[in-house]
Amino acid sequence: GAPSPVNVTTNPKTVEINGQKYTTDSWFNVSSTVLSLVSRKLHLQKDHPVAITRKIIESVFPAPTYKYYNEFEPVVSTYENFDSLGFPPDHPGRARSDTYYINKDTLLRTHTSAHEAELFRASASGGYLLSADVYRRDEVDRSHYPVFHQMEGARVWDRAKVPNGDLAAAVLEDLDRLPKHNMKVEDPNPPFHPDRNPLQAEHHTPAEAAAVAAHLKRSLELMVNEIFTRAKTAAAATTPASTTSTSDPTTPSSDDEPLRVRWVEAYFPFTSPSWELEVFYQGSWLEVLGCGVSQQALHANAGRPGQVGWAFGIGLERIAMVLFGVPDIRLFWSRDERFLAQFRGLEDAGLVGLRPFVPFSKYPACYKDVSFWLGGGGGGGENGEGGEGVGWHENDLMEVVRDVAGDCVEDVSLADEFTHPKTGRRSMCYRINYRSLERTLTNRATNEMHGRVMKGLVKRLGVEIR
Ligand code: FA5
Ligand code: MG
Repeated sequence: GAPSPVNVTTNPKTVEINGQKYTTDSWFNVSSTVLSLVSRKLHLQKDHPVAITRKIIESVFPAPTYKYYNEFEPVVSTYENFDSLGFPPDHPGRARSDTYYINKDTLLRTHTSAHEAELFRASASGGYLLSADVYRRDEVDRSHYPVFHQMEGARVWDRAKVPNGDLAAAVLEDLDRLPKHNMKVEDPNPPFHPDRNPLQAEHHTPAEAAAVAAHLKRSLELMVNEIFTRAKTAAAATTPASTTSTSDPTTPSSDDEPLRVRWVEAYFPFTSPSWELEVFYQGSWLEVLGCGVSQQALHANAGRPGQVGWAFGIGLERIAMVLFGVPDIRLFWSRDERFLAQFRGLEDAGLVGLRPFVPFSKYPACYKDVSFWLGGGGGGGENGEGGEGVGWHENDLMEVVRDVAGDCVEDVSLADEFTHPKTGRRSMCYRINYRSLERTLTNRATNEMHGRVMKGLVKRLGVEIR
């Protein structure tokens, strides 16, 4: 028969992920819903929009300079995901409320940067792209899903191999060989700033850091230009020239405005200086990636102290949503032909002829509220948390909702919250918006699901329903 599903309320002693067995401990917090998605690997499925997005980005970072890695397994050590990248011991990203742990030392990677150390060791010079599924305990809405896909890119130069040891000159020569673009780029800040976004002065001269930053920025601008130009072409292909842009906010705009992007200073423990790239899209700035000059300690720890380089990380779903006008991140997980058929044949056609996704009819939504006192039932929850509302993490509620109702929930939001003046107990009210992408949910089915969500909250988080 089929293997029995994993149940988070009774932690299994071992868990099997892509054919490999792992021993759990009290840190284990991976729900069966999430475990069931580990084998999907959307970035490898032919004609899947996430895979098409990956291939388009790969085309901007050509082989043999860049090597492509797409088969790295999602289970990594806590060391690889956090320590090797310089995350401090108390960094909030490490919390069990944010990260899926198999055991204290083993987790589902939260980002593709978990493989940087290994790949820096492997890459003497040149660069790589690594695409993979990543896992984060997070809120529930149309742009967040507990599993998504990232692409990590990096480029390194080896001091010992550049002519005359002049690293800055070598990087600028490579920059000169890159194509140009005509996007409007806002980049108001200097390439580094002593406090906000410092140069690694012990390791790089200002000229070297400026050259690496310039190569990084041009490379990523070219990538964004490629994606957004294709998105515009796709949208234009279905919009008659005589009509103005449609009122559907999910359809990429097809006007002739040049693309606008801007560089914003950012912070990551494993790069300095660091930036995020934002694109002006449908009236507001959309963050598409994080990047920076890699911390020299990473290269040194990888046994390559002479390497200097840059790295970036981009969310593939976020780009695919722009490219195809996909309005809801849950759709990427759909096995519904009405979704999948719209992309079929694109890979064989050399990725030309992209068309915006045409949403199938929207099924009705149904809101249900749930109100409860924290720490009421004395259960303490699966994490041993929950007493008097101490250690309340909204992500734990999100996880219960996802586990019970899966893709039938569009979003979950806090509707009300107060503390009782006498008892000091905290009461929360959450609004759950039930809506399937694939069928109409009957009132009965919705009530039944909502009932199971409430039971799950009581049993796993120790709350008391009001
Ligand atoms: C990171 O994950 C860094 N590892 C990126 C990086 C790599 C920086 C290398 C420097 C060098 P961040 O958490 O901001 O950073 O995520 C990077 C991108 O992933 C975001 O810009 C966004 O495009 C995407 N992303 C992040 N969270 C989500 C989410 N919940 N759903 C969809 N996409 C997401
Ligand atoms: Mg970010």
